[in-house]
Amino acid sequence: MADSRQQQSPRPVRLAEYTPPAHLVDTVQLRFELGEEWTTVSSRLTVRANPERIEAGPLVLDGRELELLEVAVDGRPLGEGEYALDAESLTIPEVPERFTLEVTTRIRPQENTALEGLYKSSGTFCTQCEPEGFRRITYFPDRSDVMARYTTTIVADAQRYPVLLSNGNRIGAGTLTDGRHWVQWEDPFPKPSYLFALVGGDLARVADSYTTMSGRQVALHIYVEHGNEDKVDHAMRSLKEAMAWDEATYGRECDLDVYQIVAVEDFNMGAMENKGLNIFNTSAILAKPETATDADFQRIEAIIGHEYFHNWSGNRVTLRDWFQLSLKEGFTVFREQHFSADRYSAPVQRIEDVRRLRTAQFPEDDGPTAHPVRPDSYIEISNFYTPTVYEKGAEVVRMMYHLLGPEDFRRGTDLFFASHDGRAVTTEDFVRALEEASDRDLSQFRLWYTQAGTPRLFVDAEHDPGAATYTLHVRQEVPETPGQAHKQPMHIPVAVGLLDRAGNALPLRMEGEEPGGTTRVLELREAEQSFTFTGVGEDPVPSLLRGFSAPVRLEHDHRDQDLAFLLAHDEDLFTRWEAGQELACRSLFRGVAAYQAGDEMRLDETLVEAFGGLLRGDAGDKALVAEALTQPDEGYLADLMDWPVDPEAIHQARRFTRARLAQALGDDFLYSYQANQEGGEYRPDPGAIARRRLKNLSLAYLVAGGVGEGIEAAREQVHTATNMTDRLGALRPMVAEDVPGTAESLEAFYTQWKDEPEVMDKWFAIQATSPHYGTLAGIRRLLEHPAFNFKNPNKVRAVLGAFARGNPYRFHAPDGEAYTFFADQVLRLDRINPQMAAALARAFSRFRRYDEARQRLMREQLERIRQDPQLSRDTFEIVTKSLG
Ligand code: 0A1
Ligand code: ZN
Repeated sequence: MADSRQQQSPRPVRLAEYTPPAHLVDTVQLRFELGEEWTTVSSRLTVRANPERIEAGPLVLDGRELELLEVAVDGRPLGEGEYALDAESLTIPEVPERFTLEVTTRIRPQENTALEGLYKSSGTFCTQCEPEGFRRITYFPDRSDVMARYTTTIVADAQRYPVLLSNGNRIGAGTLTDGRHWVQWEDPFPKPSYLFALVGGDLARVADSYTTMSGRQVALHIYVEHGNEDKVDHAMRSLKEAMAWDEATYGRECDLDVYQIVAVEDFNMGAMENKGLNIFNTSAILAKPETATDADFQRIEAIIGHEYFHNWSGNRVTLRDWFQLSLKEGFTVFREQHFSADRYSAPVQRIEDVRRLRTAQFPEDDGPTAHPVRPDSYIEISNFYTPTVYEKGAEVVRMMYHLLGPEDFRRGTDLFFASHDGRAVTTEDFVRALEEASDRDLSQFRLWYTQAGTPRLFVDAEHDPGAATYTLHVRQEVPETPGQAHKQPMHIPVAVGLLDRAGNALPLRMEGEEPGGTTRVLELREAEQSFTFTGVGEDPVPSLLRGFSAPVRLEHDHRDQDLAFLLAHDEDLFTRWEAGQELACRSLFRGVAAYQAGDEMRLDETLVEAFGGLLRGDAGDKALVAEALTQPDEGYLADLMDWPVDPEAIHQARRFTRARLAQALGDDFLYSYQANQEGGEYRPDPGAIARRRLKNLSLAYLVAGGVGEGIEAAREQVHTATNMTDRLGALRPMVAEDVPGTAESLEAFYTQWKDEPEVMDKWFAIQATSPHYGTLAGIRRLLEHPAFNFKNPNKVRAVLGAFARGNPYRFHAPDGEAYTFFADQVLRLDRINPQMAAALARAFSRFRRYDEARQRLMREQLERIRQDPQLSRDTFEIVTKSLG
């Protein structure tokens, strides 16, 4: 395969070596002839030397796995000696200052299983060009700082491919005598090649429209496979909500005449923001109550928003180079999270964001693939679509939002969009715009972009009753990460509050200042700093890192009673949840210690009381109660555990605690299960979602506790449910516990939903994550199941991804057989889809966190993968970094 490394180690690309492009492209005319055997791509580019460069030199175009048919400069075809070709580029040594370049290539999209460039998904031609897929379509300067105007003509068989789409507006169409037809598209906005898109297929269209704030009409078209038209209502509604939100919140209006979205089944990620033609993974768009869960509905709304918001943060203002990826991704995730918070519940959204950050990003930041939000080198850029670039990047933008305040932040983003519209820029340009629009100096803050590693904060408190002062001593440490041994202290906003012993929030006053509100943001800038509050007569309970004001690991020696107190009283809902999680973690780790020592595990009374209080109290927000009652997952506990991680002890302690809590609070869970039933039509609104969440969480506890009424209720609900949230809400805990009747229910579920690929993904995932069904033998069976397909990334994620991430107990079985099996799958997948293989290979990356026996077993597998002579660059990078 031309994808492979051909044995030698690839050279990293470095930010420090950035140079502007030698040649610029003003216009691109593309003609695609889509065929069953071959697709022919003809391009006509107007090229000129970049005036920013003293000497342009030869023209070098990127290209991979292309068959070159012809190349001509200013209409003159070049002979063999006039250009040079290698596996990654086409070079023309002699070119004029300005010229037209014509290139014709042939490709075989139907054989493209990597899903980069032009490929086929269930018979539909589609593209994925970010980050470097365009070079698999034609020879081109495939870098984000080359922006051009595109006109695209697509020719294809009229019957098989009646729908032919590209970016921009449709400016022409016609039929040919041979049964083919053609459509021409023109994109009025200059764009980098990574935002190019094309679709050709037999698809159904659902249409609507939106009137923008200035009164422009935008046609909204969503294309899906025939038969799925009834699953796009929610996406369409979400799109209109997102458009209105961006107008109201950022003053950004849609600049298009037509906004098109196409759903495809085979897609490496969630979705892609191609200008005016988003391409979506079906899992990120199709939903109806019978087939999609509440979580799916919310995820779809978030992703629709995310891709739409990119139209400004990413497309109108784009990236100078891939090191700046977080400029668009961190900012857009922040926008998306804010949108979801406004649509549902802000504290619940915050909890979910933080949970995701902690389960995915903190481990990354603490392992061999740790990198800064703005990385400074890469081997394969596709490996950098990471939680650090996305989620930590969003946290960095969020901190600036809070440091500046909403008004100055908005002034800053207005300035950023106005001054860089139509240009390819850097994270530095973004920070500078925010600084210019406010009086803030963000020089030290910039370290968040360049220093990797999650800072640790150690807080000690001191109360002086005589002086009525309360002092917080805060120390920060930024851990060493690969390539970064010494760190500088960071600028960290730490939001705090103080509670008196009755649970009231104290008004805060710092030495030498006027009294303020009840939350104060301390700006930590030194390695160690103290902050003193005055007028604090009674020893208060501190509420620290309110709203998770910075992406740090906080260490504080709260007593269990203080945590329970915060959980019951804190005015900051995030810190309430946090206190409950900390309480749960402590109790779980006591269980882990007991299990390891061979002692009997015990359930903490404090936890029982705290959870009981939540269930019985009328704590208002049910969604929040459900979040607080949710156990920290095994992966998160593993991340918190001191070396060596013991996946078995974690699993057993968690299981024990869940079951005992359910038994101790059986009546409360039963009551909550019954009280939150609702009839009537399914609606994915915040109130109904919260009730279902609490109801199904209660059910899951009851099943886990072996409570007969709970098991009965689950068996019934799995059959009678009228929506997927409730159906899975019953089936998932049944499969997790393997209660009698589970096998039959799984079978019935399969029979009912086997023709719905998105539902089958859930069916696979709940088995892959069950300690009973997700054994090695179980996983092998799932891979052999007729509904499984190695070429479909959703299926690979549902079985192998879910197994490695969501079933650590079985994945890390001490005999190491799951490791061998998993490495086999990585190697097999690497031939098919390197991006997916590299993603799976990350399951081994933190092997040093485990005991020596497991370390040795995982290392063997990493080495075996590394030795594969045909290994892709993607997987090679992950494996070599993991081995360190
Ligand atoms: N830019 C997209 C994510 C994306 C990235 C890479 C892809 O293929 C390798 C596909 C999609 C987003 O942030 O939504
Ligand atoms: Zn994005």
